[in-house]
Amino acid sequence: MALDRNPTPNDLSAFWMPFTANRQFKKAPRMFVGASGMYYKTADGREVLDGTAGLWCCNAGHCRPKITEAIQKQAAELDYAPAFQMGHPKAFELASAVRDMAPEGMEHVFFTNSGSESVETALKIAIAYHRARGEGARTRLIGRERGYHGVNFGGISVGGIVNNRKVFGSLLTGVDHLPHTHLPDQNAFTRGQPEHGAYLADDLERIVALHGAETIAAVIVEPMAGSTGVLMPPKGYLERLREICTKHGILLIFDEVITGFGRLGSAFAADHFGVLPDMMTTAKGLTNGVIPMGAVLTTAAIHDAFMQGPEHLIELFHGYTYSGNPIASAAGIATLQTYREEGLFENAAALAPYWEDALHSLKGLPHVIDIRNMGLIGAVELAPIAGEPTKRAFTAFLDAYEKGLLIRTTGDIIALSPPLMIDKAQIDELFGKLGDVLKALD
Ligand code: PXG
Repeated sequence: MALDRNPTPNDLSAFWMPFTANRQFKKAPRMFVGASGMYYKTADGREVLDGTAGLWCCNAGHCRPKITEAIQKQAAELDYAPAFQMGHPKAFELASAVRDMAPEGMEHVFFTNSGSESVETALKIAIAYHRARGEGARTRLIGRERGYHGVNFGGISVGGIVNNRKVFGSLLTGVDHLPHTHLPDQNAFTRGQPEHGAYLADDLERIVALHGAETIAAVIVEPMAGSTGVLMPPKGYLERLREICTKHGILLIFDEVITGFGRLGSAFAADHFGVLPDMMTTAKGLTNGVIPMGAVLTTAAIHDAFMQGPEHLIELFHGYTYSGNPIASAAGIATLQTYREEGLFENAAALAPYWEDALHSLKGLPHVIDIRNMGLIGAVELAPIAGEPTKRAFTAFLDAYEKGLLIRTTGDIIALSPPLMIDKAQIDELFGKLGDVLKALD
């Protein structure tokens, strides 16, 4: 059959959509055609309140003028510059701004184009760092059950979501997993960090005893696990992980792709919990989601271990054509300025208690078996329909969209993470609509 070389604009067949029920979508498409501030506009002219900051990334809200103008100006001035052996000022400016915003001790910034690439980059740096110090046997990587670290081979290997792993072959070797921290029997309906579960970090000692510390390069965890259904770290858990890693010379990587840039009311989760990792992976909020970009932050000790040997030689054989892309850098600089000038992280922190109360008011509605929150994040866990997991939450997602609210679902968990510019009236609107959705569920 001849290919149609003149597809009509509304032909949906060519685009194989990511993480989407393609056939369901194409039968009844949900299209956004515009956005402003807290709201999307649909193709049929309706406004939809953004309860998820896009995909946890538009922390400053949509179509913010400063970011838009920075992108337009940069595109006209310097569109692209080679990323290897050449530079341009904006990438250096953004790296400094990220460092200044990061917890003290994070000194260097390696640019990528996504959270997945940030994860691969951090895992590779961890292994190469130990080798540069003469500990080349440290190659093992430890992740966690229910962890999400993007979709590339390293990330799904250390990740712990079965559907993201099981059909993709044997993955990386030399990977082990900590147990997840979801303990609904003990922690259901906790506000903030749960009481129970710090002991789960001690499992790292078991893994060390099994493999030998001298074979382990790094532990990677999300300080607050997002995609797997919003799991808060139990009180004392991250501190304990830090302690055990330090004791055994293992690097601790915080995957802050979701928690970075204000989501918890602090710039990073590392600040929020007062636990400093050796590396942090970021993306999403770095550019307000507007231009793809990620960044890995490292301590000086890690960076400096590579800065040896003859100065004309490349120190790290790693990087991307678009690392530090000028337009992405301009977007990043304008985004960080917007966060600062508008006090958006402070707004998130100030509204967190109001958010928490509004969210927990959903307790008692049909099928709600748990509610969790921190900063401007919330999760409502629903009892699955027997024999049809995910269907109840997906039904809620479709109905919410019809009612003018964008939510995310993972399994039978509804995840909420609005732009940090949200106000009390919009929080009321969000939970009013979500309450109506939940009441209508079978
Ligand atoms: N690490 C973490 C912790 C993430 O949450 C990635 C890495 C990968 O980022 P990229 O940019 O490669 O997608 C993520 C991404 C959801 C959802 O609704 C979460 C993500 C992406 C899309 C949807 O849970 N997280």
